[in-house]
Amino acid sequence: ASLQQDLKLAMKNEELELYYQPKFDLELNRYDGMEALIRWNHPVRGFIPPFEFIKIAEESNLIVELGNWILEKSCRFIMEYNQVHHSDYCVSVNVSTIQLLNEDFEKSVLNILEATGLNPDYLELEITETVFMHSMDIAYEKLNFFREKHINIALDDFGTGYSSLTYLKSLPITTVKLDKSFVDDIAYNDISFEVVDNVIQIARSIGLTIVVEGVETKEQLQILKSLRCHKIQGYYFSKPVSDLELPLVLDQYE
Ligand code: G
Ligand code: G
Ligand code: MN
Ligand code: NA
Repeated sequence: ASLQQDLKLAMKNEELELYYQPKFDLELNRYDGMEALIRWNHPVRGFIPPFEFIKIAEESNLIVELGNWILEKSCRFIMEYNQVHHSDYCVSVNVSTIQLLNEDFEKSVLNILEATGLNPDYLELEITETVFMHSMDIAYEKLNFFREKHINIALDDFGTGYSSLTYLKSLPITTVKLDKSFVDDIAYNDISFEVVDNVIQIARSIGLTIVVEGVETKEQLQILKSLRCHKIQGYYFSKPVSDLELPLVLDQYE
């Protein structure tokens, strides 16, 4: 069977699972939410990395069904987690460009919020800048719609594409996520340090929340704190973990 057919079955057969990676707020000194990241344990091929099957799903219309499945599962999860743990964590969900551009996407998101009862302030959609290259006008329209509904929008993988600092100001987004590649050598490379410093200060000056991804060491954390970065994500705090492991990670800072 093709991977595409397998993926259809995987949704039915519960071979897909969401992992969650916490995001740490450096100003509040606590976790403020988590990013949902999909995992597929294929019965024959074993673990298949998400970038591989997301691409396959995008080549068919399967990404729409898969994307809705991920969104609903994430919203339901955070809703229940917050109820059980008396917490107020947000969930960030990756949205593929093709999924976002689907004409029914807004309706699906609203339906899922209604079905799960999740307050939209607790949902963040992570998009990439490819969406602005494909269809600037449609992207603006859709993202403005979500902003009006109080759904948060993060620009993911910032720095890996076109990444103009000047256009950031005009985008209907709430958060910028700076790609891991910038933080890797921040402690040793003056240029990386300067770039990260600049991106943080510009994001702050235009009222965006800045999240730096891929933080792995205490040294990186301390530098980012001194640069007044709002939030960080990375192995220093935690890898993405299953729903069962998540409370053990989050409770360390409760
Ligand atoms: O989780 P990492 O763990 O390996 O993720 C690899 C890539 O797959 C990242 O670019 C990530 O954004 C993407 N990805 C992971 N989960 C999802 C998802 O639920 N939806 C979409 N569209 N992309 C995802
Ligand atoms: O593209 P996106 O930012 O959604 O994907 C995040 C990817 O980065 C996931 O594959 C996730 O597992 C990975 N990741 C998150 N934190 C770290 C980290 O500290 N180090 C490394 N090497 N990867 C990380
Ligand atoms: Mn992401
Ligand atoms: Na990223």
